[in-house]
Amino acid sequence: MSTEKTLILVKPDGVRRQLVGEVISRIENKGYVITAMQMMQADRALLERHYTEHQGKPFFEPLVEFMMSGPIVAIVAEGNRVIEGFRSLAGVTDPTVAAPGTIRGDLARDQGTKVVQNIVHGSDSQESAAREIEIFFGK
Ligand code: IDP
Ligand code: MG
Repeated sequence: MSTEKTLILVKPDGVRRQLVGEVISRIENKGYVITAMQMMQADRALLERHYTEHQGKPFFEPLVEFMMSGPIVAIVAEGNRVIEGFRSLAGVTDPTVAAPGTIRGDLARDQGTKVVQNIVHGSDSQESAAREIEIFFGK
């Protein structure tokens, strides 16, 4: 079986709240291996590429603004079925209903903002992972 890779982002809310270590711990405690990581300030062009599937949706502009509101940490994690596994660790998109025990369920809540602030991003398929890793880390 070939080992899979996923792109994880600690979003600006996670960095502001000093949850980078907490997110890394959950990835590593699960047994996935971090093979690349960088803290960075994302610009509009990069985020429009990353979130291209959401262009035209009402939360798209608030999402881009939020993701530019402070530094993020981009991480590549590896392991068998890591794409599905990290999505499971993260919990569902809406932190109000994300299961306790998940990153979003334990660490985030509704802040009444136009965009849901939910600590982390994780790729949702092998195609997305390959595309997103190239956006953040190059080939
Ligand atoms: P995901 O991060 O769980 O994969 P996506 O549907 O890909 O969720 O949406 C990307 C991000 O956009 C979410 O993590 C969240 O921050 C924000 N978002 C998604 N849907 C909504 C919405 O209906 N209202 C506000 N923000 C949303
Ligand atoms: Mg998504």
